[in-house]
Amino acid sequence: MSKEQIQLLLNSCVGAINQRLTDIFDEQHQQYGQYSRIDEAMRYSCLNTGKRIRPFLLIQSARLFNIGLNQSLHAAAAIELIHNYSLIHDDLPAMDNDDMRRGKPTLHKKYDDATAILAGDAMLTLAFETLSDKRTSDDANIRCALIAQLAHAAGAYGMVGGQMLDLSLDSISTDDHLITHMQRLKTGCLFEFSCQAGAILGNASHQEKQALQGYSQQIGLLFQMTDDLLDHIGDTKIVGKKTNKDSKLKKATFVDKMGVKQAQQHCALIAEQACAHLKIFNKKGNVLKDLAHFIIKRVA
Ligand code: GRG
Repeated sequence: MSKEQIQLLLNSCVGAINQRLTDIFDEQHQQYGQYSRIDEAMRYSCLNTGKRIRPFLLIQSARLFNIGLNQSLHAAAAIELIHNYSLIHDDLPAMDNDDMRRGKPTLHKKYDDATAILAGDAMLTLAFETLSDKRTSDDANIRCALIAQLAHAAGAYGMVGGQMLDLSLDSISTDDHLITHMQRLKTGCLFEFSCQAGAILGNASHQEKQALQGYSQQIGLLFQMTDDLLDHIGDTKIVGKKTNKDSKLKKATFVDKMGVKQAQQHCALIAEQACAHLKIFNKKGNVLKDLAHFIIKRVA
C-alpha cells in the first residue's frame, strides 16, 4: 500500500473516531450537563487534528479477527481519551511546560492549569466508563478484560510510571536499557494496549496475542524514536508543537545518543522487526505492516 493509500485509511479512522468521540461527549452532556466548562475543555483537547494512530492500531488489530469498525470504535474512543488526557497533563508547567500542541495553544494556555488537570482527570475516567458500555462489547468478560488491561497500561507500571521515570532521567547519565524501559512504559504501553484490545475483542488465541504484542512493542519504540527525530529535524509548523525541546531539557533520547543518521537507520530496522511478528496473519497483516513503514516515512 502506498503512503497516500495508508494516509486515506488513517483519514477515514480520524473521521470515524471524531464522530464517536463527539457522540460520547454529546450523550454525556445531554444526560448530565447544562453548560459545562469541562465538557468544552474535553472537546477542545480531543476533537482536532490528532493522528489517531492508537485507535487505528486497535481497529486494524480487531479487523484481523473479522471485527468490524462499528464494533471496535467504542474501545478505540477509550484509548484516544486516555492518550489525550496524557498529552494535556504532559503539557502542564509541572511537566513539559508546552504552549502549543497540534498547532493550537495547549489546554492550560487556552483555559488554565486547574481546568487542564480536571479535564484530563475527567477524560481518564470517561475512558473507563466508555469501556464499560455495552457498545464496547456485549460480552461482560471482554469488557472486564479491556478495563483491566487499560488500567494497567495507563497506570504506575505503565504510562504513568514511564512518565515518572522520564522526569527523573537526564541524557548524560542514562544507559540505553533504561531509556528503552522508560520509552516502553511511557509510549509503548498504550500501543500495546491498542493491539491487545483488538485481540481481546476478537477472542484471539494466545499465539495471536503474542504476535500482536511483539509487533506493538516494536511499533511503540519506533513511534517514540520518530517523535524524538521530529523534535530534532521537524518543522514546528508541520509538527504542530515546539521542536528542539529534548536537548534543551536534557531529555534522555536515542537520537541524542546515536545522532540523526544512525537513528533513522535504526528506525528502519525496528520497523522490519515489528513486521516480522505479523507473519502468522499472512496477508491480513499487510495494513499493520504498511503502518510501520508509514511511520518511518515521517522522518525519512
Ligand atoms: C502525563 C501521565 C502522563 C503521561 C504522559 C504521552 C506522554 C506520557 C507524554 C508525551 C510526551 C511525548 C512527546 C511522547 C512521545 C510519543 C508521543 C506520545 C507523542 C504524541 O503522540 P501522537 O504523535 O500525538 O500520536 P497526536 O497529536 O497525533 O495524537
